[in-house]
Amino acid sequence: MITLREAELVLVSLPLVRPFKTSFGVQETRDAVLLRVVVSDEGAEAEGWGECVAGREPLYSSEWALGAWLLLQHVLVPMAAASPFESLRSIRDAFVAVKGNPMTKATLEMAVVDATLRARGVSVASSLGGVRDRIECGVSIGMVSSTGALLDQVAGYLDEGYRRIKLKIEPGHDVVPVSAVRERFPSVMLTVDANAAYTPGAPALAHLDTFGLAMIEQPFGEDALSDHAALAASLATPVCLDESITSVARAVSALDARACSIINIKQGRVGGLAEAVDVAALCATRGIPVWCGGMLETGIGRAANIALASLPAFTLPGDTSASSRYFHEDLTEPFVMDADGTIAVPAGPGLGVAPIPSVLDRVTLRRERISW
Ligand code: OSB
Ligand code: MG
Repeated sequence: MITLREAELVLVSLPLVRPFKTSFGVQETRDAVLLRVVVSDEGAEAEGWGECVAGREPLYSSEWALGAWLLLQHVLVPMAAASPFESLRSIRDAFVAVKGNPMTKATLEMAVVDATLRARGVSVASSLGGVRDRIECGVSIGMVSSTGALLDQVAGYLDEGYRRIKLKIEPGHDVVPVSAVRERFPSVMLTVDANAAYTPGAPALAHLDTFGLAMIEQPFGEDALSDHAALAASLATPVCLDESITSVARAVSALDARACSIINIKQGRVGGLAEAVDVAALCATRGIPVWCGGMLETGIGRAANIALASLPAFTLPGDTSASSRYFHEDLTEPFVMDADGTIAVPAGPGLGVAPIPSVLDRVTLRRERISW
């Protein structure tokens, strides 16, 4: 039995190395809710951390940082404290009665998984069924108004070794930057991500089909499965879904509808690591390639992503970039990418990384113990 002994919420704000502009807004800092827990498992006690991927405002999806804070404080943590978990995979079952809020549920799962596996001396990657000790890295590049500056950024990331370049696009900012990058780097694995900014029939989508892109990610809204299916049938470029895939059930619907042929798996968006592993297994069964997405996480959330990306189903380079792509100073020991474009999967117990106390102090905006 896994029993919750302590829980504490921490709100942090870390400056990004450069603003990150997507079709839903510009982020200059990564503002994240962290959850610290202490659990006891068969007599052993250990501390663990979870990071909520939800942004400061509900722009990418309906969840947002302070909403997650309140839900953890008033509902999820008290529920977890009232009934111990039988196993790590059963954590999500404890919250089936709570509607929605996958990112917030995933935060509690991550913290309890980290703490429990620390107590057991097992890494998250091996506990999930990871098979690789290094994962392939791609990089997601925010929109920049100057094409010259964009080309410089792409060249810099390719020099560092990144194996796949993803460009954020929106209507009016698509064909020009994408064609410039494609012309300058004819053979790079190139993808685009619209974060739901297009409407069906937008002429740019057919034009983007001429650049040999490895995929186009989430052109339409979260609920627009049939619009994605119609687009997928009309393009040579594979369609990848991100926002639409919020659970195994939604992944089944999307695949049955032929709405995509690639899935971006984010543990937070689907409600946690157990659900993410199940989405990956579903995709493997259906022959659908997957890759691990990201939400500009600090080292805590990124450690979870990298552990997930070590599973065999993850056959494409993900948005699992080095700490230096996000922060001058990460919250944890930095994740460093080798010149071959790979990052080592943490092998230590739990997530294998934890906040560095002095950095945590410096970036903390608010901290509160949860009592029950
Ligand atoms: O759509 O994949 C996305 C960041 C925040 C919110 C949504 C997305 C992203 C990214 C960056 O593309 C991924 C990363 O490097 O963490
Ligand atoms: Mg995306």
